Amino acid sequence: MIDSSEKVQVIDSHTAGEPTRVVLDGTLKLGSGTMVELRDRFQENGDWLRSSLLSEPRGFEAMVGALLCESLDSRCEAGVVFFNNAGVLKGCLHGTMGLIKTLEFMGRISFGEHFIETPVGVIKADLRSDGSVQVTNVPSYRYLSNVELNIEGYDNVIGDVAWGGNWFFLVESGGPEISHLNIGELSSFSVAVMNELESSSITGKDGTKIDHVEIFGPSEDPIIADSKNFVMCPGGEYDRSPCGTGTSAKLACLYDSGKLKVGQKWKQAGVLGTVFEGEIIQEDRGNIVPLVSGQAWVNGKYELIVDPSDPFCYGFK
Ligand code: PYC
Repeated sequence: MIDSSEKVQVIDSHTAGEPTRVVLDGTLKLGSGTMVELRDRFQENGDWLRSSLLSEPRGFEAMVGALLCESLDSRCEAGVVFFNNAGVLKGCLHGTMGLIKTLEFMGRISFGEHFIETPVGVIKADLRSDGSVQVTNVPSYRYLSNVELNIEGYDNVIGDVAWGGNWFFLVESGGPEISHLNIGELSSFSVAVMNELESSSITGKDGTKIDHVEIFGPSEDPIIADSKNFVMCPGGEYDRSPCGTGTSAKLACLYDSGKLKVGQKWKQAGVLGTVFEGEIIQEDRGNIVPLVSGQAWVNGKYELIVDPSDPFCYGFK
C-alpha cells in the first residue's frame, strides 16, 4: 500500500493477441538479487502495484505484467518477474517476446541473441530480422500421461501433466470445441478441470499445483497450424495467444509419445487463430529443450498514476 501518489512508467505490447505490460521504473525499491529473490520481495511488498496495473479501471484481467529488473548474471541483458491478475507467474514466453520487442523499442537491444533471467531460469531470446522473437525455453517434460478426469457433462476427458515453465494439464480428448465463439464453455470446463485436479490430488512434480489448463482440438487449416488450443491461466482468464510455455509442454508430450522428433517443427494455433512455431532442439533423458517463436508488437507507452485517495487506486475485480 502507498501513502502518496506514485507515477509508474509502462510500455504495453501484445504477442499474438495476448497483452504484456512492462513496468520500467524503480517504483518498488526491491534492491538487487536473483530473480527468485526479487520475485519473493515483489510478492511481499508489491502486490498493490500488481493489482493497480492489471485490474480495471487501469488494466484488465487478461493482462500480464513484467517487472523489468537488473540481472546480476553478466550474460543477461535484463531480469524479469512476470505476474498476472492472480499473483506472480513462473514462466511466460509470450511475455518474454513482448519484453524483447519492448527492449528493442527502448533502444537497449537490436537484432540477435539476448539472455533474460527469470525466476525459473535463464532464457535465450533471438530478435530476428523479420521482427519475430524466437525463445529457447527451460527444459520441459511430460510428467504423467493418459490421466482420466471425471468432469460432469463430459465423457472421456483424458490428458497429460507436463512442465513447460509452468505446470499444465493438457486435455487431449473429451473437451469442448476450440473456437473463439465458445470461450464461455471452454472457460467453465477449464475451471472444472482445475477443481477436479485439486480434489483428486493430481499435481505436478513435488506436489506443485497445476495452474494452467490447455485444451486441444484440430487445426482449421493444416498448412497454417498442426493443432488449435485454448489455454486457461491462473486467475481464470484465458490466454489470447497459443501460450509459449503451453506450447513447450505440448512439445514435451509429443516427444514422449514418439510423435515429434528433435528438429521437427510444430505449429500451434491459439483460440484467436494466431500461431506460435515450436521445435525441439535438444533432448536429454526425457527432458526436451523447446524453441518457440512468435510475433509481438509494442502498442503503448504510458505514465500511470496510482493515487491513494482514489477508491479504485488498487483496481477492482
Ligand atoms: O506464453 O508462456 C506463455 C504464457 C503464460 C501465461 C500467459 N502466457
